[in-house]
Amino acid sequence: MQDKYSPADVEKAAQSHWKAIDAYKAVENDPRFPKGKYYACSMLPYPSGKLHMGHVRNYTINDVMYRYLRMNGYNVLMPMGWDAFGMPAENAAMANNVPPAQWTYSNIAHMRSQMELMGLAIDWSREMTACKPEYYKWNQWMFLKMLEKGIIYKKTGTVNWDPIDQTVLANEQVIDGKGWRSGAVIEKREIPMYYARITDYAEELLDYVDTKLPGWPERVRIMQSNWIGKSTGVRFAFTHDIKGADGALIGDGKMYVFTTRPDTIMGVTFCAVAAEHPLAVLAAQGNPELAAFNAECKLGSVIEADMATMEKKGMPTGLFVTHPLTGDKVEVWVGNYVLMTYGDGAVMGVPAHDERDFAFAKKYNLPIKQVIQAEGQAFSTDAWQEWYGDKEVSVVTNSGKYDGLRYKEALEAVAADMAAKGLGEKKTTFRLRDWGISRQRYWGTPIPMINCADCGSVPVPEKDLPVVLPEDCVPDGSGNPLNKYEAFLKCDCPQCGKPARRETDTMDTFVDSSWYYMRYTSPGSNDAMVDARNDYWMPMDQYIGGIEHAVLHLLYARFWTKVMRDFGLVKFDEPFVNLLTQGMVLNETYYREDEAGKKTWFNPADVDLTLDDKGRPQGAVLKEDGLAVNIGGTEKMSKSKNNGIDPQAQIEQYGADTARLFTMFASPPEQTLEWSGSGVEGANRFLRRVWAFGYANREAFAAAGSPLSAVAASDAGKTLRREVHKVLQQADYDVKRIQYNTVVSACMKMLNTLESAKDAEAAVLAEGYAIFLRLLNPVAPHITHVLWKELGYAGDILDAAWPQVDPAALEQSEIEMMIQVNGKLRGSIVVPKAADKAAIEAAALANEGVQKFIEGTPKKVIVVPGKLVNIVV
Ligand code: ANZ
Ligand code: ZN
Repeated sequence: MQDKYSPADVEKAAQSHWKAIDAYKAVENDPRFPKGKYYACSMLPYPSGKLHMGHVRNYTINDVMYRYLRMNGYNVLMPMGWDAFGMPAENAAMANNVPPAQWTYSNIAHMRSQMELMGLAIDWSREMTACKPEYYKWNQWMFLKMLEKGIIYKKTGTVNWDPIDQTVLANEQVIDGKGWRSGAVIEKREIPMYYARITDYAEELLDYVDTKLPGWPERVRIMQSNWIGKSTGVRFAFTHDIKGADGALIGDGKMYVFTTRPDTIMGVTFCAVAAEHPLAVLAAQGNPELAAFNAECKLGSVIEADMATMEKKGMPTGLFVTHPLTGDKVEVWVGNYVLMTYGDGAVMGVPAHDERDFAFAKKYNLPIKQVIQAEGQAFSTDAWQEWYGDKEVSVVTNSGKYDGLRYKEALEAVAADMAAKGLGEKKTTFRLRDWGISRQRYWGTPIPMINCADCGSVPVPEKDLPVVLPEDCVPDGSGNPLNKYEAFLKCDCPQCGKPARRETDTMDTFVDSSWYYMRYTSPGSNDAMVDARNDYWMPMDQYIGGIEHAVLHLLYARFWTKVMRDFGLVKFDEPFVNLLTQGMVLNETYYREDEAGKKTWFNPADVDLTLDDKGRPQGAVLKEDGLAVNIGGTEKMSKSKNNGIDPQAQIEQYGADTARLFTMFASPPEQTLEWSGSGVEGANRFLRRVWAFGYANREAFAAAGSPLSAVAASDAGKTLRREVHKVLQQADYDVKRIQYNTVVSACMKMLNTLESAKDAEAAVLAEGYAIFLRLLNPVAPHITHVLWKELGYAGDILDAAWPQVDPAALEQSEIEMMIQVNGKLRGSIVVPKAADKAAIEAAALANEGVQKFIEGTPKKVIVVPGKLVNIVV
């Protein structure tokens, strides 16, 4: 045994041992694990090049869980794979002139080796890679099945078109309305695209997230249900006789609106439509000013958060519609806050009770008519007040027959009146839109369609799958290179046999991530997307990943699962039983600013803090030139702020166990974690102490036979056992709650206890250290593996049983009792557990701290056994 802790040697030894025994291969129904399966999985990484600290944290949480559960008899699966399609590979390809495939595969190889250095319990035999045909073939297969069932359909959709680069841009590539590369003003283009009918599942997706996913964080459930966005209200029509150029009534003479507040219908003073609405389009003909305004609205953001805060702008169309209940003429405006994609692209304007309409009416001097009142509140058109829009407190007023009704009653009454006129009905609307899965990009799953001049879009026959994506293209910024790739394009129409062209759009990468976690269960399955093994592992017991995926990824994965269920491929409704969203990793930022205000960011590793004489940070200097830099505050580790810490460098300097220990100790998994160089050093110091203790006691333990449990004869031994088992009890409780930070602090406490134990039997010390090693093992698997072996404990710590609290060890021979004088706490005494009332009374009265408060003989002494003594004077 080496006398000093050498992480490099230790980690190499442990890792090669695991490799030799194929330690992490998970087998269905493995008889070694009586408790059954547990599937714990991290969200799959994008192979960007190298691991960052967010990955390290994510996978370490997963790994700690794995090891803890395995020691508890579970057949645990921890897989890993690669979200290998997507835009960054195309950007890197353009920058470096290499095909995305090459860049991606070499990144994967590098990141896999980094994961191996971390000592993760990954079953690599299940590795999946989204850009490999054996995987994406099944995206294509599902696509065809969904198309056949009408769950995928084709319609025109709007995309961002960059007129200089001649390419379609993703939303995140459009910055302030301009192309990220070319700087050209982006145009909207209508092109045919494929959509998945996720809205057919909206009710079920909402229902489950509201009530049937107790293992998910509340926050995520709320985010999901807000995104699905169910609203109930009334859809009804304003009537009109406005005709289009062809002489036909626009919309059959009906302008439909959707409102969640039909109780305010008598407060309508205008209507507003989206710029794309047929009435807006009509009015713009021959009205250049309005045409220009419509164009401006269309350019604007369609992101709802922006809609809420942006300035409300509008223009009158000069068109009027008729209020269905009052018969009043109401003017139609174009409003930039009205979305064509929600409801009917038109709203009834009720400025008194809708905050956006209020702002709009104030700006354009439109009438504001109060039709809702609340007890004890005065209405004024000067400023918006919260209660104007609050349906909980509202009572209808100024509205004829509806006066006095509450929200729900008014809704029913208005809906009934609309129905009687044949102009409307109650309606539920979802914010959720169908999922557009077409991307006009190269690096993705080819959409398995063939475009034929005669037959139109024809599905690729199943027997011809996969449609293989060529891996040798280098995008050059001028659109999808597949459009110029003859060998890919050329094919025969499956229907008529004439020459045709392959579809060059590829699938949204969210398709890849919608079911990869099921492919892990069925590696090598060539005849089916998933096989019987999927029934064994799924649904997943624990999913772990970033909160940034709390909406779209999880929603799509849930949808995809439900479609698979409806196709008879799986038997469950939801893929993820429990969800943990880990917090972000933060670090200090440092920068200098030049005269133009441009900031240059410096990596914390290149900066020295200057300390005052009390050791408090005063400022910071760049190591290189010794000159001051500004401290920018703690922020999420990111390239843009240059405050990332390279995991590999950490592992090289301190070892993986230190990096793992620090990330687990520094904060609970769901909270943000602040990086701290001194924290890392502390973690490393601790592991050195762990080693030193084992080394110092190696002979004593061996002589005692390195037992896993012991019986103490001496008082010191009994005390030590009690302390060790007490800490174990707390740690055991915390590890179940995934509070890994306090499990680490328990380890620290336990080591202190072991180090300071005097006169305890060697066997008891050996038992304590065996408990300690197993407690620490999930967090620091390498050092504990080697120490376990070196110190002669039986078997492999990987499969050692999780330590159990021995109730006998916790038994106290003495107890502490509180002493009160006239009900006020004045001190405490320690008495033998078996002490009788008289002995306790005597000890309490003899206590020095208590005596100050007693003069003469007390009136009464009450002993509450096991708890307290109250002295009444
Ligand atoms: C009149 C009204 C009065 C409204 C009132 C609200 C308060 P949620 O709850 O998000 O579903 N609306 C309808 N279609 C719209 C569109 N295409 N673009 C922008 N806004 C639209 O929102 C429903 C409410 O949003 C509807 O109820 C409508 O305004 C507006 F005191 O109708 B309300
Ligand atoms: Zn054809």
